[in-house]
Amino acid sequence: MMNWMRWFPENVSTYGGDVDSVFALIYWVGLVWFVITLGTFGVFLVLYRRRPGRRAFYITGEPLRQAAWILVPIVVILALDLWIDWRGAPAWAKVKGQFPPAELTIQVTGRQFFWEVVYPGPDGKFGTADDRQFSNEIHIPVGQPVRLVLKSGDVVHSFFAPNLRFKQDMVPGRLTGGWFEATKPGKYELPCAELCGIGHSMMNGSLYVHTPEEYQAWVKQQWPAAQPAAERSPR
Ligand SMILES: [Cu+2]
Repeated sequence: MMNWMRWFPENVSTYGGDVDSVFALIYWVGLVWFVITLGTFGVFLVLYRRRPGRRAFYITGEPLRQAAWILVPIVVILALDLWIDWRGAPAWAKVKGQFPPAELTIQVTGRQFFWEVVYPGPDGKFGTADDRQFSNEIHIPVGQPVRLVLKSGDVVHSFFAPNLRFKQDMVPGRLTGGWFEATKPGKYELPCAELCGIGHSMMNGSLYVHTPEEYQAWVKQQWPAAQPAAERSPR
């Protein structure tokens, strides 16, 4: 990761580098363009300031030489946009396109003001007796893709895992999805990234990324009666 991005939350996502490089591109394009346009403004403000014996005059902007002040920036901005699109497309495809096959799918429902987390249990199916529900707490194994099914129970929320470089709106009446794969065990924040009411700023969950052994122990603790995966009949 580039040095200037040290202030970013630690990247523990397999696709985090792709997301960060698109972010860096947008950051630099925006910063350079900002300096150029405001610099030009500043220079003109000083150059053409009010002075005795000089009157402002009215221009229509119609002659090509005048219109060029609009047309040239439009072309430049369009080119920069296309550059960002072109560079961002592979990252987008990876994060939001085809999800990799995952053994674990977790359903998260945004509610005022917490994350309602549901695991399908050993049968891998939601809506069955072995489902288990948690509040503001997600446990996943390191080094495995995890799929997310995201819903809202009331208003629009946005599920945000900064360290996993994942953010996705939860829209009432709609299912949205996502996935991520963590590269490092630890405890990470899961804030809500969409102003959703008076308790929004307190809406924050924890993502526990476990080593495979730790994760198996956690699963065993939650579903003590479940048979080991090897004894299950293949689906
Ligand atoms: Cu929220």
